[in-house]
Amino acid sequence: MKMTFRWYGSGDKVTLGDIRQIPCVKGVVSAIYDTPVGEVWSNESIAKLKADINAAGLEFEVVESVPVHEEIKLGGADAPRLIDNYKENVRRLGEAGVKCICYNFMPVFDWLRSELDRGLSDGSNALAYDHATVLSMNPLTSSLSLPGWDASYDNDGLKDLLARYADIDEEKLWDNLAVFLKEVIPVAEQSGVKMAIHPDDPPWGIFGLPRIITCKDNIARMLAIVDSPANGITLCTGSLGVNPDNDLADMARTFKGRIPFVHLRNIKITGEKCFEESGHRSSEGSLDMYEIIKALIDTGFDGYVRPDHGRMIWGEKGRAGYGLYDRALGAMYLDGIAEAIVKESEVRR
Ligand code: DNO
Repeated sequence: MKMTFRWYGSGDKVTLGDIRQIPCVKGVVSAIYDTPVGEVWSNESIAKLKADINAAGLEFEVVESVPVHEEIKLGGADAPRLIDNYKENVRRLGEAGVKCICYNFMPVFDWLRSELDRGLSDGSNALAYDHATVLSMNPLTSSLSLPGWDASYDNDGLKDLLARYADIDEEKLWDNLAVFLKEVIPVAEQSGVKMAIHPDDPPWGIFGLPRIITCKDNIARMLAIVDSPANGITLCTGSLGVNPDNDLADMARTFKGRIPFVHLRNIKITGEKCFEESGHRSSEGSLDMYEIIKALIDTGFDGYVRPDHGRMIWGEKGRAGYGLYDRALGAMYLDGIAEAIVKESEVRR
C-alpha cells in the first residue's frame, strides 16, 4: 500500500516540503484547481503540477478529484459534450502518469458537515455533523458556508439547480451514472487509469437530493455496471463508516481488486446520524482501523491510501480537515499498523 497525502496546490498552506518530511508518505494527491468544472485541463497545467510534485521528491499518481459536472449527473442536454471533456481529461492524466482518479457522483453538494470546528475534550477542534442542525438549514438562505458547498453557485443558480433535481430520483441518478461509466471506463482502461468513485458523505440523502453510493449493495451495483478493474471505488472509511450498518473490513474483502484508493480516517458516532471526526486512532472513534487495514492487506491490496480529515491541533489554523499536523500523525499511525501486519504475515508464512 502506498501512502499519499492530499495537497491543494501552490495555494495550500501545507507545502510539498512539509509533506516530504512525513517519513512514510511517497506521493501527493492533487488536482488542477484553476479550470472550471467540466472543462479540459491544459497539458501545461498538468505537466507543471507533476513537475512541482516530482521536484519535491514525491510521486503524482493520484488525482482527487476530476469533478463531474452537474449536467452529467442531471443527464442534461450538454452532458455528451461534458462527458467527452471528461474522457479527454482521463486521457491526458493517463499520459502524464496518473494511475488513479477519484471522483464522486453526489448531486450539488460534496461532503457536508454542520460544524467545522467543534471543540473536542482534548482541546483540539474537528469537523462534526448533527442531522437535526442540517435539517434545519435551508441551502438557499443559509449563511453557513460549508466546505462541501460549491461557492461558485450564487443563490439563484443554486435555486435553479435544486429545482432541476426535483425530477431526479435515485433510479434516474443511477441511469445517469451508468451513461457516464459506460463512456468513461473504456477510456480509463486504455489510459492505464483506475477510476475510484468516492462514496457519498454522509451516506444518506440530504435536502431531498438523491444519494446512491452509500452502502455495500449499492457499491456492488455500481461495480457491476461496468465490470472492469478500471471501474473501482475509493473506500472512504469515514464517509461510509458513519452508518453503523456499513462494515468496512467486510467491504474491503468483498470488493477486493476493485479498490484502487482508500481514505483512512476514523469518526466517532455520537448519536443517530450524528458524528464528529476523531483522531485516526481506533480507540478515539467508532471504527477499528486495524481490522480495516488488515482486511486490505490480507486480500492483497496494493493501491494508494491517504490519511483523511485531521483535527486542528497545536494551534494550527488552515483549511478545515486539511491541516498538516493531525494528518501527519494519522499517516504515521496507519503506516505503523500496516508495517506490523505485513511483518506478522511474513513470519507466519
Ligand atoms: C473530502 C473529500 C471529498 C472528495 C470528493 C471526491 O474531504 O474526501 O471532497 O475529495 O468527494 O470527489
